[in-house]
Amino acid sequence: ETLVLATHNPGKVREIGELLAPYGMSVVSAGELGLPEPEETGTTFVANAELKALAAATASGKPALADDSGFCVAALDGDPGIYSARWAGPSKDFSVAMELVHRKMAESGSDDDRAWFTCALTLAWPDGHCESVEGFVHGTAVWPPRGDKGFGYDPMFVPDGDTKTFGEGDADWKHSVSHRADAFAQLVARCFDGGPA
Ligand code: ITT
Repeated sequence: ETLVLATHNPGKVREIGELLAPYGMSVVSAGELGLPEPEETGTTFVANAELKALAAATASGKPALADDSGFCVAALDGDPGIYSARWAGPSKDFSVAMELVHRKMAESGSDDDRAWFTCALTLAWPDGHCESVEGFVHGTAVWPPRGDKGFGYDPMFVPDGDTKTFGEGDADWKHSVSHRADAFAQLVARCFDGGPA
């Protein structure tokens, strides 16, 4: 059966496609189906992932997988967090968003450089049932940004235990540690391996 990827973010479509590849499922993106983008009115990653997945499952009549994720900085009390996409402004230019994170970190006066990514994944069915998980990767925020792989805030994040930013490493390496891969593994354990799918 076809799974709808309830995201309009090309970076997420690519990464979730790579994570799903071993499961031999056919996928179609919300963009390809022309599904509307619901307003993200939730106050948590999970709430936003659920509303996106349920909207896509209901509109398409097929199971849908949504990802709500973000970059969280300790010195900024977890911001940009659920507002990570919006910090880039209407141009969706993440060099602008990274500059803003860097400037606010400097203004905070804190020398705490810890940061993490969070990824909530929700799998929803047209009957309104859904399953949600949340994954994390902890590390540090670095400046200046390095590398042009990945997307979003990847060039300014170094995961704990490594020296490369997510912008400098290849996809396999990112999937070996990332928040999205962590969440995906939990979803697989719950829903694809004999769970209540
Ligand atoms: P959809 O709602 O259509 O899925 P979006 O980009 O608006 O796309 P979010 O509201 O979840 O999605 O925003 C998450 C933002 O957090 C995203 O735009 C990235 O900038 C950032 N982000 C999430 N995962 C990331 C990753 O693996 N690497 C770098 N940045 C990431």
